[in-house]
Amino acid sequence: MTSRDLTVTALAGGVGAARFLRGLVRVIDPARLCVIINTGDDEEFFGLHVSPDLDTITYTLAGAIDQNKGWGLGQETFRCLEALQRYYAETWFGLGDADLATHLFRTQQLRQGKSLSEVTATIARAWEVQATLLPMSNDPVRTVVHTEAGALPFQAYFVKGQGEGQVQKVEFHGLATASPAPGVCEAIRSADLLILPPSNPIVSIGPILALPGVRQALRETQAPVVAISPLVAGKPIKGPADRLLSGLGIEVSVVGVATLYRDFLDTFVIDSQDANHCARLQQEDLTIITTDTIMTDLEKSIALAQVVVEQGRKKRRTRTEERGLRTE
Ligand code: FO1
Repeated sequence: MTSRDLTVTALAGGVGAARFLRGLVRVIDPARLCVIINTGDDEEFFGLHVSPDLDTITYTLAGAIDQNKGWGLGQETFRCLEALQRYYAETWFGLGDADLATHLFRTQQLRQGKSLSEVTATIARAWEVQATLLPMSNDPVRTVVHTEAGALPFQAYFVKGQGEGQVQKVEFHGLATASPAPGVCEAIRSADLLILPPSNPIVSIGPILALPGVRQALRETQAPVVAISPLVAGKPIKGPADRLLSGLGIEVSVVGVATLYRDFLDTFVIDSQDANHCARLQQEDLTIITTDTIMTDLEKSIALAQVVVEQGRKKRRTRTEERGLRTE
């Protein structure tokens, strides 16, 4: 099987995942890629339903993302947000003028009774994204971070509060009555390769894994599961992953991240700067690959995606050979 024939499913959060996926779609056939995306960060601003991770991945795959920020649209203006200051006390979430079109459209479609899955597919088509983009759920699941300042909705913690404060607890409100969106578990079970790009394991991948049936599907899938560490030299490239891990009592290192995925992970791709942890990781019965995981440009995203896809293909070959030996 060549890279172009592989059916790949990725579980993804925000900017780090998007940067990896822009490389991945140049290594595999984008029409064979399904991305299951975190919606725990969704929030309502000015009556509009905003889904930051869905939009970050859509805009990135469409080549329209603001490259510097990693979120929002390139060449954006903020005149509407400035005008909103006249009416609202709080305008800390940077909604750009062109980006607002997506939130207006999504909100109107949801009000007309469309599911988030349907609207996400329509938006992806409008941006000519070839991959299948699935919200993790059509039910509202909202990440809430508890710090000494109290219980904060994710965007209030991350953007307004700059991810500061000692994290005490993270909750996913709405989980008890939520189910994965149609196609989510099927995409995990039927893929040839599962990838967890470098996303925050607590607030980006955590909500997806917490949905009923998702972890089970990952444990049971025949496909290799390859994750890329979001930490480099023990620190996140961006965001508060280190503070979230330490607040929850998890070691702030590739070893700590691996423990969160231990029950389903086959291969862990870590940065060369974390090679000192290889021996401890190998005790976890994991295949460890060390490489450059910092994606400062498209070429680096492609190079990392090539390493991951090649490793996935190698694991598949080994498994097929082992199955052949057992039936002989
Ligand atoms: N991140 C920020 O740090 N500041 C912002 O003002 C901001 C606005 C924003 C608007 C639309 C959008 O789709 C994303 C936006 N983000 C912003 C990113 C977002 O908060 C995070 O990247 C994710 O929620 C974490 O994955």
